[in-house]
Amino acid sequence: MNGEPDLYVGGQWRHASDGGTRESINPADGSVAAVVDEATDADAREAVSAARAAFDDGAWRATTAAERSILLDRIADILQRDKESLSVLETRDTGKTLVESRIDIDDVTSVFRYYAKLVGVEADRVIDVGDPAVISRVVREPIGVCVLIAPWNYPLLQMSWKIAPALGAGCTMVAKPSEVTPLSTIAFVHLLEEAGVPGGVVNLVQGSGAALGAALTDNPDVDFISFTGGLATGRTISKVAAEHVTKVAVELGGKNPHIVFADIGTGDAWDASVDQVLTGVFLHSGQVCSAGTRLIVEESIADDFVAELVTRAEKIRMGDGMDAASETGPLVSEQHRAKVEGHVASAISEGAKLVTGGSRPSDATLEKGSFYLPTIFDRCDRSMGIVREETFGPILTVERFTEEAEAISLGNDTEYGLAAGVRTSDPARGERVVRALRHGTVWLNDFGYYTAAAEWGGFGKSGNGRELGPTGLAEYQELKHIWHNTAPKPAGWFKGE
Ligand code: TXE
Repeated sequence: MNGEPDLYVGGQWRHASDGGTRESINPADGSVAAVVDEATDADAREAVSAARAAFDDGAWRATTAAERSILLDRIADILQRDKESLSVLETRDTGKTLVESRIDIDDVTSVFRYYAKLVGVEADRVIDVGDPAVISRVVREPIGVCVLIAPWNYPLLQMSWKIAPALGAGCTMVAKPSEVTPLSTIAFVHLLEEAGVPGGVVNLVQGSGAALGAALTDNPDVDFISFTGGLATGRTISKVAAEHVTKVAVELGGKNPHIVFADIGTGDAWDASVDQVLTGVFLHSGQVCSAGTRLIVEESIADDFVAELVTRAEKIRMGDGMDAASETGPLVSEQHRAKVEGHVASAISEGAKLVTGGSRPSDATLEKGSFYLPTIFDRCDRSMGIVREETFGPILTVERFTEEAEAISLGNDTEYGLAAGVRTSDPARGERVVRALRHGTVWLNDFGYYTAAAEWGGFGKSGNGRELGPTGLAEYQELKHIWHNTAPKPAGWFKGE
């Protein structure tokens, strides 16, 4: 960046073959955070070829799990050493607060630590086939060349959910961060080089998905594509990959319900519920795939609950993420703010009742950034676009219910199925509702937390495949059954008579 080469192909840093660059914009003030090389289609194809050659060469995939485990731990150490500089890059690029970026880098570190442990203890599965002469075992092998495409909301975190298991499994890869937020991934790939990842194992290209998509996904040299982003892109990639029968895992966002029963009562549980509904939707200005954008609240407490949310939403301090006083930053880009504004306009025209926000902040110091006020719509129903479509912004819709079954039906009435929250003081009800919800993660009396050890992914159009946990490693592995007969004898099928 800023004159240094940003593409990493076959272990060499280089500029784009046509000299192309792109400005990465700081959304807090519209300034240029960095100028980054923009790969061409030919550069991306070379990156895939480099990953193919590094895989086929065999040296990397022949490393032992113990060696790769040590490497992952070393990467985790380096991440912690450089936590502050990586966090600053993440904040400049995404607009999120520095506090959030630091948490992200800690989470990235945990992902490497988790897979360092897991690959170190994975064992073959031995099967008793009923013949003592036969040793039958199922072994795990790397799936091959992986294309890793990440979005802009958690740039390094989402990329780490892909790179850590891919390295752990012994794969080679081409990583493509979002063109909107490439900076932390570029810095991180320098760290991988320092940690000793061999040339060709991790390759890096920057650029728009539209320009590089074909080279990365319509390519017979690719064995697996892991994509996180929008539904439309996920569909395109899945279709293109099907032509080559390339395995694809996609995480495509959500429209996540947060269900609140009146039995939460008052006091601490009430306070925690209001706080977590607020945080669940407005953290990172709502640009979170698991954001709790649909509040589904029991009618008898709805007026009080919404009033309390409005009071707290209006106190959220917006500002440059580098400013320690800021509680939330801007939206990632002007373009994205325009999308959010479009959704708000449709909601109003569909009859949703705007109770706070619904505009850019009036504060003149925020004028140059792509800020948008925390916004709440009451009296929404499931027919409205604002309730059905992913806005990916600071927008909360409120739907009301009177019966438990109605709450479940509302919570499941979405084409997505990534995450949901349930708040109740009744453990039996909690268990019933949690089990009835068709979402990949469900929080009971909590919201937003996750761990590297538990699978993450969606039901329905939130995608397929899982990241994190043992399944997040298995995605990068092929299973091979080895049948070894130590005392071979004729099958005796054909008599030769
Ligand atoms: O995503 P895209 P966008 C949702 C959110 C957002 C919407 C669109 O609702 O408003 O998606 O965001 C690369 N072949 N999420 O347009 O385009 C692209 O370069 C290969 C949910 O930014 O899907 C980037 O690296 N790659 C989400 C990545 O795909 C292609 C997080 C994601 O960009 C490509 C972000 C192509 N044809 C947005 N086209 C989540 N699941 O958390 C684009 N890309």
